[in-house]
Amino acid sequence: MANQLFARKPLSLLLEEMQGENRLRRVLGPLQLTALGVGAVIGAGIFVVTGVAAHSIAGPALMLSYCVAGVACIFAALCYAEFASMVPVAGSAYTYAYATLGELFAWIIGWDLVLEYAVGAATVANSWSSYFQQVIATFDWHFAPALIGPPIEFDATTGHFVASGAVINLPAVLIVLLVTAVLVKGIQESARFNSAMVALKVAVVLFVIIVGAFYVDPANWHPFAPYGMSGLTLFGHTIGAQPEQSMGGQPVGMLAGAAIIFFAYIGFDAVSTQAEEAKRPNRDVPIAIVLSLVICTVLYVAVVAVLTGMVPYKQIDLGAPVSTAFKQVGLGHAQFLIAAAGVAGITSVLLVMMMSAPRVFLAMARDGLVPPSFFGAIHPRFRTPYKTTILIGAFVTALAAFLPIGLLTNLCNIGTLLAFSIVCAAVLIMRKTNPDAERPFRCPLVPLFPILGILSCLLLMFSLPPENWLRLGVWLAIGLSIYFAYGRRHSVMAKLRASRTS
Ligand code: ALA
Repeated sequence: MANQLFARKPLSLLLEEMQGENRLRRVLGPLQLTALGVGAVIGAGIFVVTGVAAHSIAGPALMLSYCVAGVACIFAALCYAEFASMVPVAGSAYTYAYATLGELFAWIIGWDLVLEYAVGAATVANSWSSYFQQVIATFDWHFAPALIGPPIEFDATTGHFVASGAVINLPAVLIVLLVTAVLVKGIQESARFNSAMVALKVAVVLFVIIVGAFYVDPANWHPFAPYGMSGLTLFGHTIGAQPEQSMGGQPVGMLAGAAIIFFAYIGFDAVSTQAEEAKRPNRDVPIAIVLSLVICTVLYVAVVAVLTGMVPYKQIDLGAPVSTAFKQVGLGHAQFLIAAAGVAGITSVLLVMMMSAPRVFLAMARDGLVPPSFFGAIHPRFRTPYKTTILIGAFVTALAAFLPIGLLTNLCNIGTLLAFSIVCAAVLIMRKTNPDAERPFRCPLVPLFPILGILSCLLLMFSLPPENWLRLGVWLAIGLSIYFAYGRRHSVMAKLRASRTS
């Protein structure tokens, strides 16, 4: 049995499979891929999560938090890029793990990625709802209070979840259903829709930076790090933070801020899940991954500098911080414009996240680890994995309808950080096991960069509220039960090995 758990999928087999039947269409060029990357990255993180992170966790030092999280992502991005250029098939980190660490790790990472994309999509839908409500409020339209939020919310003063008085987050549900319908229809239409949204989003981010710069009062940047520079906790034991300032027992400080706004960077890896649909994946996917990450880091640090310079950190709005800041300095019209673009921008993130989860399942189905008749089904006309798209749509709808954003964000972050560290480790292993394999893109300074990638991901994981480890553990336990009940018995690799030995 141990043989099977650690059985690796040979690189040659992966490349052979790429030529086979039942493939997705190769329609995406480098610009569309970078747009997909930026589309997946800039969204709820900068438009929403920044608010609570600046207000209650890091203060103006959130600028540094964005740099720390950005650097951690660059290491992981370079490792992703090396793999994406070697094995440009759908499935991303799942496929990489199968080729290097074996079936069990591949299962863990595949399952973990589905968590990342599905929970991330629910977080994003939740944020979409905040900005959407601000847009329609301009016309004096409002949803009934019972329909605008989940039934529970996080009380920062006690650190507990309490009843919110609402019943369901209806706007979030509606947008998830709409995006699911678009995705079932097809990738090309989705990519075009995405490119338009991304252009609008980047234009508004630039507007925020350029116009906002005129309203910056440097006095607002003092104190720079009111919550300290740390935030590291080892399973509940705070290291170097200032507990008296902690938010309901949650870690605070610059590092804790980095762990939370790490969410803003999630998504560049989604480009690698689209590798199978890229026209020239070996060249374009690495370029798109690295470029989208660099563009986003620069924009983020500038937005946070402007935001914390425009409004004292304690007055930053928690629901729609960026657009509200413009109202706070007397630019009411700009508020509407930014909120409207926020809605568009967040929609494009939702699109990419919900596009990625079914593609991870698709790769797992091809390997027999989940039932191929369902998870591997491709629509005869649209050529999309429509059954899983609908399944993921239903799951995201349920999460977005009933769970609060704080809980969703942290769970998504810890899952993604785990995936990133496994990818960094996989690059190290692959260099040893397949030193001569063709690598159109090579991660520089191996082993230093992958090791720094692993360490920085661990640092951020330990800066998240500790209960997230428990939640991650529960998700992985569910996944492993499914693997041992189904995946292990139906694995295509296991059957191949059995037929060879008999
Ligand atoms: N990075 C994505 C966002 O901020 C998930 O919305």
